[in-house]
Amino acid sequence: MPPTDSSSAIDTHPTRSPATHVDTSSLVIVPTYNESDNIRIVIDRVMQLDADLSILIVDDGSPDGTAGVVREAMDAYPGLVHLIEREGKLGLGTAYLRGFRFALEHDYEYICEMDADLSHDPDDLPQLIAPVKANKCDLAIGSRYVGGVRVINWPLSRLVLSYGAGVYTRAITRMPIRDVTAGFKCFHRRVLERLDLSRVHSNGYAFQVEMHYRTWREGFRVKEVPVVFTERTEGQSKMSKAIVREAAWKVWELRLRDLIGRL
Ligand SMILES: Nc1nc2c(ncn2[C@@H]2O[C@H](COP(=O)(O)OP(=O)(O)O)[C@@H](O)[C@H]2O)c(=O)[nH]1
Ligand SMILES: [Mg+2]
Repeated sequence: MPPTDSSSAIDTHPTRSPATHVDTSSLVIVPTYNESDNIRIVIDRVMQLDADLSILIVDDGSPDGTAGVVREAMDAYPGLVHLIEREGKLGLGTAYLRGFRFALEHDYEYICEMDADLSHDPDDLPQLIAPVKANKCDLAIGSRYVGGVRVINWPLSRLVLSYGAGVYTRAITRMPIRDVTAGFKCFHRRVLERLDLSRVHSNGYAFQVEMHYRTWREGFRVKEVPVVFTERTEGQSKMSKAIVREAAWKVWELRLRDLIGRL
């Protein structure tokens, strides 16, 4: 039987009742699959930031015990660390969609995406949140490809694939975004409220491309903030050929749906 999302049944986040309420406006959503070596460091680094931040981990039943590590952190930072556990690996896209639902239900204003493997530097979070807070944009994307290329420890093949994905996507969609597959960003909640998230079905890199495309097509203001991306040193990448294929098709699907919609 395929794994199911039973997250609502086993959400382990404390409710934001007056007794446990902590006044935070920003939520960082981190999807995890087998990130037990990284996740505590990520949580500690986010908690050390001088900002009103909470963190939500969406774990897909990682066999390496990632959720257990998160539960320990929940005790260390009461009310600021949240965990949603899903039964089995259901993919990055649905993990984020689940996290977005949590963020909207719990009234967060600034909603960030970040990987668990320290490829995204938690110290960059404030510079992603600041322009959204200052109403300079509705989505701030941590971009590897504005003002040069900022990627550390990637083989050339991976860099060519990632950079090429941008060239390909821009050629087909005309979307003016350099880092189309970026997974480090901050949305204002109004974006997630407006987009019909029930229509988003992509999962890997395609999920990031689709969210950027829909945000831009809705007329929201998108800003790219330069960040350095460092390939993970612990754990393993879940990237696969299927994920790349999905993204390649998705770009056409998005564009064609748009053209058909206009007709
Ligand atoms: N919940 C969940 N997280 C996932 C899944 N696949 C990948 N992730 C997480 O998504 C983030 C990015 O994945 P990663 O394998 O590092 O992708 P890469 O950076 O493109 O190689 C990491 O935090 C992963 O643990 C999944 O199926 N479910
Ligand atoms: Mg990674």
